[in-house]
Amino acid sequence: MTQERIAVVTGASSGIGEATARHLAGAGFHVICAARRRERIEALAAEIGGTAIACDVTSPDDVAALAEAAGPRLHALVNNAGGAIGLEPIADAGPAQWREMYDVNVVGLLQVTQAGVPALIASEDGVICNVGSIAGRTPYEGGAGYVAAKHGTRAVTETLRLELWDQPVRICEIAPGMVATEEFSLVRFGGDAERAAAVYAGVAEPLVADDIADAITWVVTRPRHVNIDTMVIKPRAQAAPHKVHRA
Ligand code: 8X3
Repeated sequence: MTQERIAVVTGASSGIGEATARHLAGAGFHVICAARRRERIEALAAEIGGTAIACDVTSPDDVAALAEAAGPRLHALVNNAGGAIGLEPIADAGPAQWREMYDVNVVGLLQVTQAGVPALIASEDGVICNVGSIAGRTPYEGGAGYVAAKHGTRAVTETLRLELWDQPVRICEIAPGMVATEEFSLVRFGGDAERAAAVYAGVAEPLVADDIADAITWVVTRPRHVNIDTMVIKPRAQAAPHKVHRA
């Protein structure tokens, strides 16, 4: 009997993380669904036959518990927990918001990665998929705090690939553009539903979480010698972060 392959997905309570947990379970993984909101991940884990671990990626204790739950051999780690807060120009930006974004998008990802790497190596066929953003490549007005944080996500990904060059671990960054999820823009605008909806207004077909989950699952399930370094995914209507076709 072949051993069940384990995958950890952070930020699994909604959006891209939740969809990725479903897709990876469909591909045969036992998925550890990690997020702060216990009720949501428990429902998801029950549905897909996975395990729910309440985890704030910025908490070292939570991350240690997550690594413990994942066990000694881990095949896939999807560092998806992250997000944007605010869209103020630099002149008005709040340092606390910037710190929070750096903390979750970079330091949290660092902590989960540090905790997961020994088990990824032990599996002899590990893969880390970090969810970055087109903001990690192209600045846009009002986005500097998030842009800086996602450049950090990218820097960690590319550095780790160099540092683990002789280990059996593949390292990928998925960089999505406009993805219409229930919460990304709502969180960015502090719960202002009208402002959040305006982000996608008139865009015929923004990406949906399943599009990114599909790509992550494809990356994860390539043969062990195939490392997809970076995948930038935007809807057809988005030529650049700020250049979006609206009807
Ligand atoms: C989300 C893409 O354009 O809002 O990571 O920065 S964008």
